[in-house]
Amino acid sequence: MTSIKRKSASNGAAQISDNAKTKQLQLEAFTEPKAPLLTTNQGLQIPDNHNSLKAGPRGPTLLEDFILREKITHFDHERIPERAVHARGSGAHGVFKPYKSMVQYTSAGFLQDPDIETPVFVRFSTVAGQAGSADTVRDVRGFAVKFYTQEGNYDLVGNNIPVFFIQDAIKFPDLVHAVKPEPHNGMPQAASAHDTFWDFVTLMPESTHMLMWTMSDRAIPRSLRMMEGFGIHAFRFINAQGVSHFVKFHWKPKLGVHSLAWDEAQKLAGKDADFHRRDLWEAIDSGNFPEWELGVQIVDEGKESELGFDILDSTKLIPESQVPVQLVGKMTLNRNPENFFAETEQVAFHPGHLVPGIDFSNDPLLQGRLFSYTDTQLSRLGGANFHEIPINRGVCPMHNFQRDGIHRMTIPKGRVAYEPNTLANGTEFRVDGAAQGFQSYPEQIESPKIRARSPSFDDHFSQATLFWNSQTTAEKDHIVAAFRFELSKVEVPDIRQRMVDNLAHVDIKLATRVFANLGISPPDAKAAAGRLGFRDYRITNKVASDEALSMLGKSGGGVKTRKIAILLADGVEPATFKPIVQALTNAGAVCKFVGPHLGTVSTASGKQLAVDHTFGNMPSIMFDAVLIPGGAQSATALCAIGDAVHFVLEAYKHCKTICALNEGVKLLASLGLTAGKNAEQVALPAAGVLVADARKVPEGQISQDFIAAIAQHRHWDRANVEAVPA
Ligand code: HDE
Repeated sequence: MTSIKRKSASNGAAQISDNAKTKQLQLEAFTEPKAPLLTTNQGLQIPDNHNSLKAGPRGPTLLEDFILREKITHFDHERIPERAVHARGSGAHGVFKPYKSMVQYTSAGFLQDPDIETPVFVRFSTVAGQAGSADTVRDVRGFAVKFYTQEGNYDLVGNNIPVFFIQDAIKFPDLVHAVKPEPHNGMPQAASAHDTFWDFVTLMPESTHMLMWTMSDRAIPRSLRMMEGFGIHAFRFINAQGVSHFVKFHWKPKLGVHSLAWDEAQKLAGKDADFHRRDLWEAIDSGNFPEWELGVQIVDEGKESELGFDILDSTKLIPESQVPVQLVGKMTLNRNPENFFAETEQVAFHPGHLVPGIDFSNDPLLQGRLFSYTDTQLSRLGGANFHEIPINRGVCPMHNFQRDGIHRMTIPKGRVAYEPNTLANGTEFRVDGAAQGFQSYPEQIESPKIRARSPSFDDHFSQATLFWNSQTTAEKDHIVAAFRFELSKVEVPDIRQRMVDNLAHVDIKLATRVFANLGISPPDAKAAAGRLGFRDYRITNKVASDEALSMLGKSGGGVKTRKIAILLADGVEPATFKPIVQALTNAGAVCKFVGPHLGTVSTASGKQLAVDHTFGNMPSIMFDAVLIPGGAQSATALCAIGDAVHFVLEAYKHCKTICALNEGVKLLASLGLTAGKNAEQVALPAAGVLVADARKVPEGQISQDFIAAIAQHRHWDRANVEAVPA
């Protein structure tokens, strides 16, 4: 018996760096050489790319113009179907390295040796919007990672939220149809705030837990680099002895978990639809490589019943306080794609792309996905050979007897395309139940065939309550505001009513706060429980709250890559901000000079200072913090520029750190943020608003305070921001 020999994944460092480079070299082998001339697809030099072949200069174009025909034909067929969900995405290359060997739990080669560096490609996405939709809409984010391991490609196709809307894959098309633009008029784009979505989810109480997450700030991340990732389902780790443990996967960003403000997210969707894509691209381009740690929660096979809920139910998470997350490795994204279409668009993920040592659980949502992902590539990428597209190729040897099909690239040699055979190598070749290669976990199953849901999936609210109880006051306020916003866009009052009645099963205070202003009756838990399809069953959470569920406990990253706007006008005093800009830059922040026009402004001493952006082309929503420097003339000028005034008002409303120095305080004072106070006291004691006289405060103190305030990300407890007209 012969089996295909695989290179061992753990045979020394020399091979390791080769592994990481292999993918890059493989892609490079497919890149087009730069040619100084234009040719047809057949290599024929094109003499004139401006004029088609005509019967005389003013005559009709000739059908025989094959150069024109080829060019137009190719253009006509440039589009492929976008993904049915997750159509809008951004990708990047990187590497993954384990911290230690996971041999105790899994035989997966890429998790054995801290010296093994595995190349990865990651695609982040929104779910509902079309490929051209805006990045900052309220939505779940996809977080799909392809590991190009020595044992084959392993895909961890997750989201930035650890639970899902539904328990069984058979409801997925309904869910997606409900959230997508309504079929009669094609509206709204990339938004869940419409009747069909809320109609569906209110009739599917199992969605409630996930709704709590999507109405939280998790659904409007500040950056793709600042969000967690989750595999959601329980998978299996299987070690060399065949012992299985359940495992849930986590990605923890080194920059902390941070969000936008909802008003800011909506404005960004208009002013920079590519906000997240640009942020990721620029970070990698400037060498600020985003990093995530891979975490695992491991549950002994047989002990899952002690969790208190069904581990196979994807509307449930395992609280980190119940089963801690072990950090087992780090992923670094260090290279932007060369070509968006060839890489980010053509990459094909699949939760069924496994390596030995990792296997599925029976989660019915996961089981359905195992069918969907290959199936969808057939129409999206046009046929069965999508694994041959460069971005999808593995870096280990690959061989089988599948043959032909549209767009087959590789050329298998010889006459043998079957197994077993003796003709290929002159000896008998047979692959027949050997112990090598991928082994499915031999789970014992004895059960009637039944189309039903396990009663252990009946609880729909206990973890929604756990999530609510784990939020800080500011986070709770944002959740209430998001529910109110979304439901206010729902035209049919009965649907709004159903939602608040369902929320009464999560927390009556939450339901009562959401109900206000919606023109409906107070929440009624009994009315919800009386509805068809409503299963009034509750389990007791083992923990009452879990701080890992709150984003605010997950700050981090300091000011690294944070964008700071320094507002300029003629007469600015550079001495007031120079040491601060230096300190910020040293700490890894990115400072930009924003002024009334491009070119330069004159400083108080008559020198010229280059402006990076204007108030109009880079409004405050594109920054994390604002510095208003000293200079009497510039402060007066800024007060008279509407866009500059709006800049600061908006930054204040979005709870960003603002620092005003010397005469710059005048701009803050002009905003009417606090009544009856003199200029020195303006806007104080608002959280995250720093006012200082640089002539009196010790050197370095302002920078230190400013940096500390920016590192808090946002000052969500800032009072009265609703009153700010921005
Ligand atoms: Fe997906 N999902 N999904 N999904 N999903 C797709 O596959 C599907 C689900 C996720 O950047 C599609 O190649 C079904 C959960 C990501 O290319 C499709 C069900 C989770 C991406 C599909 C789910 C995901 C997809 C569309 C319910 C988080 C983008 C294009 C059983 C764990 C990957 C494609 C990328 C994409 C089906 C539920 C994550 C249609 C049937 C749960 C990140 O096959």
